[in-house]
Amino acid sequence: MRERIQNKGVALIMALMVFALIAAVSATIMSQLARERSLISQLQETAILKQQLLGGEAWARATFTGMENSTLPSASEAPLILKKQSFNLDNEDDSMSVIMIDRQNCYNLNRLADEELSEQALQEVERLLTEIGLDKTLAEQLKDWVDADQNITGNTGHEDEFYQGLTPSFRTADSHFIAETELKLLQFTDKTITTLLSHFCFWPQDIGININRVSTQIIKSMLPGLDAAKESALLAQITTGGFSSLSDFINHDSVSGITLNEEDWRLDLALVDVFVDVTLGGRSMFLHSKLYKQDSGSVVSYYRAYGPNQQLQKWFGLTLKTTSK
Ligand SMILES: [Ca+2]
Repeated sequence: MRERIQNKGVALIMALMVFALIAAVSATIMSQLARERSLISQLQETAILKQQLLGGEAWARATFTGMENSTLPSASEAPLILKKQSFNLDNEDDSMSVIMIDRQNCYNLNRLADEELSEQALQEVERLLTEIGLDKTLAEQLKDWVDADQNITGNTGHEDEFYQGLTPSFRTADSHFIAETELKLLQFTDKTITTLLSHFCFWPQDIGININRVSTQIIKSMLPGLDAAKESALLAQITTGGFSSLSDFINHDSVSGITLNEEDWRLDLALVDVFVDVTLGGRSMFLHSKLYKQDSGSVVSYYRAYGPNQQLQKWFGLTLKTTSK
């Protein structure tokens, strides 16, 4: 009799242990499923945010395609920002903003990487740095960053041996600048980068500065042979309608006697940077794209960077973020 009771007790304990095991396994499976559901929903949210960002970029591409050079704001009114637009989305708390900035009226720092141009480019960069109130010796560091060799330029250039002494250490690019954030690697301060980006840019190819939206500082740096009277005459022409053809500019009285390279100039806008900020359901994502208008008139995106870019926007002096209405 006692033995049967003992057997029943053992069976009960075993049954309870099996139930406990099943419960534990079920709980683990449920928690794993919940984690997977949360991960899937995050991935879906990210995909929707990315689609929305690309929608903003598509709007900018269409706007750029239809942008006539004759209707661009004057450089004195808007030297940088070409278009700024906020969009209402389905939900009141969601938002999207797009900003387009001119990258054709600035000096292409990648000229420093061109072996044939590099001496001339170094002098142009030094002059422009001086014009905008920066130390002209920064030109040597900028040149070393992009030139293919490891020869230190001047007294203040930096090649690998300088950057490898930093923590963390890294090497020079020894090739074209691609992203503005590279300037931080050159150990420049935020203030210096802000000033640099107001007059300098990085182009994949040297395709000419838009003479009709150019700044006085760039004129002085690119055309150092201009005397004060000719400079005033040139600037007067630019601010009162500009030039309608490149030959009008090359043959203009104000630049007579000055050696001009026609390839350094153009009259239209081919390069624009776009910033898109999107907030959906309290989550924000950002896109920085670089657009190029081909000779055919179609616009392509040749660079895209997703991720927080508030610092970059600050360097450009932009205030895009519009999470509240
Ligand atoms: Ca180098």
